[in-house]
Amino acid sequence: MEITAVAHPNIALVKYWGKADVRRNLPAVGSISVTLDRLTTTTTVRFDADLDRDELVLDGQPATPERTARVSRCLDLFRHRAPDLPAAMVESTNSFPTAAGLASSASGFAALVTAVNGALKSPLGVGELAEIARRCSGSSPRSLFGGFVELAPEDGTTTVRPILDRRDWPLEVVIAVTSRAAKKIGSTDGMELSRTTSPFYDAWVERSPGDLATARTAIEARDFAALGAVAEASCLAMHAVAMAARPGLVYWNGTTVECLHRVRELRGDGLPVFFTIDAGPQIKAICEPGSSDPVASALADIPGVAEIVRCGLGDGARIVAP
Ligand code: 2P0
Repeated sequence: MEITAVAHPNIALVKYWGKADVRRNLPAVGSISVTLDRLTTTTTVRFDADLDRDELVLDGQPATPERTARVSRCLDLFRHRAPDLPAAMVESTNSFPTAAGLASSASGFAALVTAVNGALKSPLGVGELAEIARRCSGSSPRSLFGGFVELAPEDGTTTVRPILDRRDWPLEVVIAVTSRAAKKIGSTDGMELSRTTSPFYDAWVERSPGDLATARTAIEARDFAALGAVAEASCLAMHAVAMAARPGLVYWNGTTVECLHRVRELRGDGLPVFFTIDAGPQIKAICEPGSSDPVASALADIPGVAEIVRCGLGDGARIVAP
């Protein structure tokens, strides 16, 4: 039995940073994201009784033991519900750099759980599937849906729901890739260091519900200026929390900062654009429909920008074969 699913990364406009329960990977705060098109993870899962253990091939190469173990732990969450699932060969390919702040774990686990679910005799409902995805990667349930998506903590678990269809507000995203190196400190470790050592962490958690409400209202009203204001504030607050950890976490390079200022200048000149930055050095400029051309060319001109990737908003994870 071989099933292939695809999923796209998502970019949070109101950030998830920090866990309420590390063991169950329960986020301390909700988050709101947009799912991208174009950047794609394609994952094929083949359950095979002749395999001794789960195997992972990532971008054509046998994966590290750590990555393979993480995928195997995800498969085990399905085995709790379907104990006769044999070992699996998982082949996953990203059309973009892995682990460099382009949300490869979100699209990776969204594609994985969607493919595995398609192989089950009785597939799980989206709530249970999102719970498994969240335990594997806190941002991945958001990639199960397309367009604008909210992940909300709720009574010791989370719910995930679409807020607005991509066709109803087709924002454009310009990603300035400023480094292709994998980051040194992953999100999971960065969040824990922030929770345990950053003096700003509690204020961050307290502030989050207000930011989520502001962003939800702005999305429902297609109010670009209001969404940009809360998104930049959420991004900078997340990085401030991380920078104030001990030792401080600085995910940016000099080019990231140049791009941030350029986006604000462009906005000052009248272009509808705002930025966000995840746990890596890439900068993502979110643009109103039809206004990304001048943003892409302005960011491409900044020394240190290695590549510009342009996306629209995309669909949720789905099975593509058989
Ligand atoms: C976000 N990030 O909301 C934030 C902003 C990174 C920066 O969600 O620890 O890699 O596996 O639950 O899934 C990172 O998400 O973290 C993330 P874990 P994951 O997009």
